Amino acid sequence: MASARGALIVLEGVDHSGKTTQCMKLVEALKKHGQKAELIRFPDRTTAIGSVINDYLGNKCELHDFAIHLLFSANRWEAVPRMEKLLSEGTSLIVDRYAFSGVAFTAAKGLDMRRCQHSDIGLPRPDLVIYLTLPPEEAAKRSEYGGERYEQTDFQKKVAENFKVLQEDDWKILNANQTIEELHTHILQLAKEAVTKSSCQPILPLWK
Ligand code: 2DT
Repeated sequence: MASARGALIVLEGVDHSGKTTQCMKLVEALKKHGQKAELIRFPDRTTAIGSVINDYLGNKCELHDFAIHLLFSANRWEAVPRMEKLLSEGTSLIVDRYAFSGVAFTAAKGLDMRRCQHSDIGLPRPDLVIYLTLPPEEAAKRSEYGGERYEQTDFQKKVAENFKVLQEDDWKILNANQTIEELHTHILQLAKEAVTKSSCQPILPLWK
């Protein structure tokens, strides 16, 4: 019998919704429950492509909107062999942003959403997408926006609208306006269910 694969679990949401904190807590909790789990962040700024993305986000260089879009996408594709290997070995991946951020952010600049989706078609499809909601005004209050590109309330509002368009029926929408522990308990429950449910299922392609 083939051994159980890991689950691909994605957390999405607007800036300051607490995604990164929750991803880290989830990985630790799954490990405590005896599951193999690893955190993956997109953009992954540690690769050559990620370093260009980092410069772009830090306003150190300018790129055509579609060129940077494709780099974000390539940054996911370059991670796919490792992701597939880990999943097949039974490690669940907790992913901090994925293709949905890619499309929601680029489309917020006015680019066609379908065109934006194209470069991510066929990526491993998540077994679970958790979307953390928070009104952008609330998000801005949580901590000061830094100097990175995109950290403006008006832009974040457009991003949130685009996430709504991308949202699929099976997404789990959670209100981020609760304590870290309350949110974590809920997320852990959903993640455990996804790990059990996906263990014997094939990994499907995204948006195909
Ligand atoms: P972090 O603050 O999470 O490091 O993200 N972004 C992200 C895109 O525009 N396209 C993408 O494909 C991804 C994954 C969201 C840095 C910023 O990069 C944006 C915020």
